Amino acid sequence: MGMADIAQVLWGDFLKHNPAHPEWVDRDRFVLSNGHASMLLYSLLYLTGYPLGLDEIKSFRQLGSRCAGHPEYELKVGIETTTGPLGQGLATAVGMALAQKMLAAQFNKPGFNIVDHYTYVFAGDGCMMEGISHEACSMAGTFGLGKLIAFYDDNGISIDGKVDGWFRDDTAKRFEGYHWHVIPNVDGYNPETIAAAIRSAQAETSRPSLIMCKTIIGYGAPTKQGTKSAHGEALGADEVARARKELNWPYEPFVIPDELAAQWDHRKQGQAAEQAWKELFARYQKEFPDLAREFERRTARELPKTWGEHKAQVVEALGAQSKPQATRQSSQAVLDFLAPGLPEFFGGSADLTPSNNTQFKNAVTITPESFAGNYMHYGVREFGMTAALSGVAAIEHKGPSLLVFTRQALPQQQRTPQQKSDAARGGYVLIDCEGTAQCVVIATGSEVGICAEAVKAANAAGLRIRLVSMPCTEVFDAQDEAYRESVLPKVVKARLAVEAGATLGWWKYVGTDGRVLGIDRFGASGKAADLFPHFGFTADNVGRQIRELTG
Ligand SMILES: Cc1ncc(C[n+]2csc(CCOP(=O)(O)OP(=O)(O)O)c2C)c(N)n1
Ligand SMILES: [Mg+2]
Repeated sequence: MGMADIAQVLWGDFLKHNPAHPEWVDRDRFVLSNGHASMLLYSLLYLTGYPLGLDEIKSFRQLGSRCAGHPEYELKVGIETTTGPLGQGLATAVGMALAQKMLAAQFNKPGFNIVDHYTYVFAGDGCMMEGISHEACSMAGTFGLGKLIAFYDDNGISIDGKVDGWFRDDTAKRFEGYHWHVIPNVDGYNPETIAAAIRSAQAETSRPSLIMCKTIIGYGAPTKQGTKSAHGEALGADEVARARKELNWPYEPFVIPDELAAQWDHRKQGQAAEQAWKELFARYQKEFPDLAREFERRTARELPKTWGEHKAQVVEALGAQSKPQATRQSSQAVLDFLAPGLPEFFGGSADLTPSNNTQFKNAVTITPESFAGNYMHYGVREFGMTAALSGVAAIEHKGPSLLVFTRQALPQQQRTPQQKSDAARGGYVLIDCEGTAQCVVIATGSEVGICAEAVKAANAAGLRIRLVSMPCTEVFDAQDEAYRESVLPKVVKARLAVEAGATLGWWKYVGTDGRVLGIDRFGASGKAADLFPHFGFTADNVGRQIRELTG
């Protein structure tokens, strides 16, 4: 209720979107960072014509309703990103604005702004208090994300009550310090002032804008507005009835008068807006056919035609490497190979470029002055970086993956073509024995070399031991039963997982008869060559554990 008037101005007069095609690439993005106000978003989607039924709104927060307590991206009804953890939506929106600016730098041409959308975000006191807002907003200001427009729901209330007791920041000064364009003291119930603020924010192209809206939580509820109880408690029948009077809303629950419904319905304008963009794009195709093809390929989420061949070459070339190597260097070599075959490749580091080995050959650094690049220095802002990246990735609609590398050199494992392709199944047999194994050893990454040595020695001594390399348990778990059984046969109960880290997560593979050699305490500093023996990660110790399990 508190932000409804602002939403009405934004969605009614400014937001560029097509309810019939929520994925139109050049739509404006809208993020509700104060995700607990999800009903506001569902109402807007419903009223403007997205395929969301009134019955779903009626079953708000019930099992099976798409109108969940917090907006969920997977529902595919125009919710741009899942929100709820406060501050996270704001940071994700920063990523969306970043992606917009990068794509614009790569594809726009004079007279052809084919990537030209805004990212709007609603954020509350909670978002402002959360630390992530600092990282993300400092980054947005530094990189001058001019098409990012945030609305601060400045209502002075959070769950515990009046925020004055725990939040006294001068938010305007704070954001000015981040180099944002700040529009203070906007009356959240005056449509003209709100519209003027949005126009002023749009006119500012070199800085993100913060529109600070003075609002009242639960606006219109006569006794509860402005109090903490308006945050989470149901208003109750009596208060709702009185609010209807207060707001001059004479209709029955869930009844929208035809005239108002027609005013809200955005399907026609949305279709027209997308059509206008399509016409612009058709002219762009004539003028810049290569760029247009590239844009279409990326937005269709297709890999380049040469990708398969290019990738095969990478595997071949890097497989020939025989000297021990830190896997972060192997990663660098992979990046160097991949980048030239993938124009959309984008990388960066939170101030650990030389340690992460992330700066691939011919990477072009993005700076606040030049966005035509593919490498970001995020500064020391890991949390902001990861949240922003989920906004960048939302453009491509892909889930995240995490690859973890070592600084110490590791021996290269020789693998057959079959093993190389099975590696893509998350786990595979790296060393096998004759007949049924007496024991299966499972390892991943830096532990594989040690285990390979131990398993070879045990097999040479007459035992039957299998070594499974498990680079990704999630991918392995997603394989069919037959494949998983072929790697980890149920009859083999003697199992040993080796992990130079927490044992949690491995027990489901080794079972109660198995063991995990791991580190369930804080680590220590030193050279890998000293630390591994200190914690028992040696071929000798692995061999001993195998003998105990099989003996
Ligand atoms: C990271 C995080 N911590 C805590 C919460 C729980 N929580 C939900 S809403 C809220 C208060 C938010 O206050 P504000 O943003 O001012 O929202 P308002 O009450 O004004 O709508 C809290 C603490 C959360 N959703 N996310
Ligand atoms: Mg608040």
